[in-house]
Amino acid sequence: MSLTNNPNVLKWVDEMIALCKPEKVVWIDGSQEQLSALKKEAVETGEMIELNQEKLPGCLYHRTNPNDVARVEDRTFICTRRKEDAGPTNNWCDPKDMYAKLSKLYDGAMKGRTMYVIPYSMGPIGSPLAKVGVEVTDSIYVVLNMNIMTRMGADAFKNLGDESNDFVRGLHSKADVNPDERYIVQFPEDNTIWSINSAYGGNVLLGKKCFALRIASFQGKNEGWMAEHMLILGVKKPNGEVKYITAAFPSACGKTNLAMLIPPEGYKKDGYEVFTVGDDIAWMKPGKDGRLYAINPENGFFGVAPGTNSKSNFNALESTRKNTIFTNVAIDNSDNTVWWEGLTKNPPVDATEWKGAKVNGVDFKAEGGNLAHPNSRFTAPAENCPCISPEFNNPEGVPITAMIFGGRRASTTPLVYQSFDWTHGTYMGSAVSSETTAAATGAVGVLRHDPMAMKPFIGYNVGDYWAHWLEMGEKLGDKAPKIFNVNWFKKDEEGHFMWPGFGDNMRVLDWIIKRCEGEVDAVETPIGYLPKPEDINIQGLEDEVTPETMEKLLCVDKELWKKEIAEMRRYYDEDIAGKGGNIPSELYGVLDKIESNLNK
Ligand code: GTP
Ligand code: SPV
Ligand code: MN
Repeated sequence: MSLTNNPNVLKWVDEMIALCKPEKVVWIDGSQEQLSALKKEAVETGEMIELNQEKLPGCLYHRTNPNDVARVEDRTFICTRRKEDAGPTNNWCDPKDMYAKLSKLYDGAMKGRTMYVIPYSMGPIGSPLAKVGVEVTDSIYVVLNMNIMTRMGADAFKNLGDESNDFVRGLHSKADVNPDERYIVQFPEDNTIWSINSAYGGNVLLGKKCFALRIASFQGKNEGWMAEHMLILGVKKPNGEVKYITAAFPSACGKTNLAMLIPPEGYKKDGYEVFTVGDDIAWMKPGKDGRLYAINPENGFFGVAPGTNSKSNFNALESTRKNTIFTNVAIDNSDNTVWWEGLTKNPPVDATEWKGAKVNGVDFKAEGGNLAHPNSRFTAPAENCPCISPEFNNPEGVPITAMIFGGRRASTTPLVYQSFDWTHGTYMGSAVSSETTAAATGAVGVLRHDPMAMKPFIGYNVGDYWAHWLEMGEKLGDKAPKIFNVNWFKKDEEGHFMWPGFGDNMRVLDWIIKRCEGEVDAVETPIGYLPKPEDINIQGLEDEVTPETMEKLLCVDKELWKKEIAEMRRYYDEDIAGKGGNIPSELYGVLDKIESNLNK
């Protein structure tokens, strides 16, 4: 039964069937019966492992091929008719050629398998900001993850209606999981995504990065809204007011952690609370009152497991205690539960490491092994999160007061500073650079430019994307959110993080909110407004963050910043403008101004 009469959907699904030649086609209605049957089948075939159902009810485990554990940026393409529309940050290929090449790979790729047709909504069903997608896949793992990450099932088709053609077509086949023929391809002009030869989340849960960022950023430019790699959180103040903040950090740089932070004792006592609206992606559009409103298009968290524990992120850990899928973590065989680096101090003795080998966990660690893959993940329903916002399902979204950029920077970038204005804030976003992490394949710990934490996700020319940011700022005028930059990762001479981070990041949010409300002054420096050291509340942290440490955290080292600016100019000139990116002159204006400030 096909769940819809929409001829555009039916025609496209027929084409995909003709191409992939599955043995059977199953339309996913989202019912409990259907999901239970799929879980049972996946456990029977060994695709998923059932975990301890008393300690982790509804939880399943999955292991991907060791060659397939992260996003593959070098095999990710934006295929627009004109190469210049994909721009200098994307791999490009002519859509005609790419369709032809991939059609050969998909031809018969689902022989002997079932094709699942998944209707889903990104955003609350019925929200004016929501959009519909359909993903066809030969993986039950994908179906079960999409059930957590999106609003999946027949209701999504109801929202699309019987005639609309406005849905994103996603084709996924794990095929042979052959890394040499792995492709993650977006065709923004056709609302189409083709992904093949992978089964790792970021490459195959097509609603997430492929749709909600790469395709949606392109749609947002054409339709006057923004799709960003941003968490959304609400800070409830003692007077009951809630201020909403978004923050863009590159992959594995702290979005999930900040989104779910637990305020320090002193703040709790004063009545502060933090609510999570989203931990990875924000879709934002000006509302009727002229302010910028954000929804989280997702319905769950695909979070980094290592490092998550009851102290670092209690709310994330709680979110994973039921109906969660764990991927590439370790199994504690003593009670069939999960373990990862940083969960507890001592690894389980009787463990199965992420590749599937039974090991003595203590010896294995002593020899320097990772029991869980550094990019192992949990897929947890948002409704499990103890601090989920009451506005999570609000179709209109939440009004944004401040936006934050950040990254992993061992030096140079201070703990926090504010942009002079929206244009400077856009520049700040364009200047994000961060040490690479295990979330994508390739070397870890290398400093690279990652504008707006969107380098792997901008679905068109980065120069036009920056111009779109400036246009949005103009449209929002004095109602635009204020823009800040943070760095939780500054290190001292011995290589230790100077800022305690996690819950204590509340202290920085506090300053940011006070700045937005005009309640606190700042120091004007060549690079932006910095806090006066006494305006960052360190009550209860005095031993850890001494006045000398705070001074280092808030220092603007002119010589380092001159180098930073020189590198930015090189980046703009060579990597962007020199390779077909049309940089708005306003951004060069900011660069000139900061440079001259530094030389004064
Ligand atoms: P993606 O899901 O890949 O987009 O990642 P993310 O941005 O949500 O990152 P996440 O919150 O999962 O954090 C990734 C890593 O950063 C974890 O190992 C955390 O322990 C670490 N981390 C997060 N916040 C802080 C912080 O404030 N200070 C320090 N030192 N580490 C942090
Ligand atoms: C990221 O890498 O930014 C993630 C995980 O959030 S993935 O879904 O793999 O993109
Ligand atoms: Mn992410």
